[in-house]
Amino acid sequence: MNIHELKDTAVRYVEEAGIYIKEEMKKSYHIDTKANKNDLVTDVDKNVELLFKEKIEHDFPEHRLMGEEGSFEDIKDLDGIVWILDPIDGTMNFVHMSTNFAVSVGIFENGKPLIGIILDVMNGELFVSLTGEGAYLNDKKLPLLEEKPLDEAIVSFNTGWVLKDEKLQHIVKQVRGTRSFGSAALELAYVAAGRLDAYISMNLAPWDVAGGYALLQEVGGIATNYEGNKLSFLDKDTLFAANPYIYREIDAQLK
Ligand code: 2AM
Ligand code: CA
Ligand code: CA
Ligand code: CA
Repeated sequence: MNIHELKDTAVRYVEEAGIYIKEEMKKSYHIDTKANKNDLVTDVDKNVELLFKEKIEHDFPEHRLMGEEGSFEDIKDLDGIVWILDPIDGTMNFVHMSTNFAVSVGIFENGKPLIGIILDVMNGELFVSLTGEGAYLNDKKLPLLEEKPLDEAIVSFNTGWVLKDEKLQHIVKQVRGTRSFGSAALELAYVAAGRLDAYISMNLAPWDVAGGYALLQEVGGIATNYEGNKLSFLDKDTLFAANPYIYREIDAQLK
């Protein structure tokens, strides 16, 4: 199978996941907690991951899956083709708001992003990228990110992080506005689409970032950890993703 067929198949899986999620929202689903009482997971998250697992095992037996809800445990390297999946990114939004959550997939080949797919399920926005061929929002090509000054930038982060970090407080005072959407995947997609100019988080897993990282590569965006180091996509890390001009402006102040 060539990469265009792989992309089309992966997009179909994601769209089928979106349809499944909307159907499950009409019923009652079970809500559980993970690491703490605010760390939510539902049966829908788990079932979406199982749908991907079954389809990938059937259609691509040589590919591997790294998913948030259990199918990450065997993945210790990124050799070959690995699907990095967040079945629902923004589960708290899913449970509390019934909107502003996404299905996120990054397909990596030997550690490098090949395909990125992020579906905003309720708003019907589908972000798709293929390495070397650009990134698209619902079939419209996203342009390369343009130069802009920091005082015209909109940056996104969880307000909890800002309370703890004086350098971030200083950034807040210089930018045009701040936002927080509660879905790392959507926030990265918005940076790729130029709706946000930077997104910073202090604790994200590979599945939060993989799809958005692939999208950003195609529009000239930059994504590293908070210290400016390369992301491994094997462990949790901080994240600093931005328009390249805004990245440099903020990075200079974080040092
Ligand atoms: P989730 O909804 O898939 O858990 C919320 O600010 C963002 O951070 C979401 O993308 C959310 O993903 C992610 N997130 C929530 N709890 C997290 C945790 N304990 N570790 C890493 N990422 C987390
Ligand atoms: Ca989670
Ligand atoms: Ca997530
Ligand atoms: Ca999730």
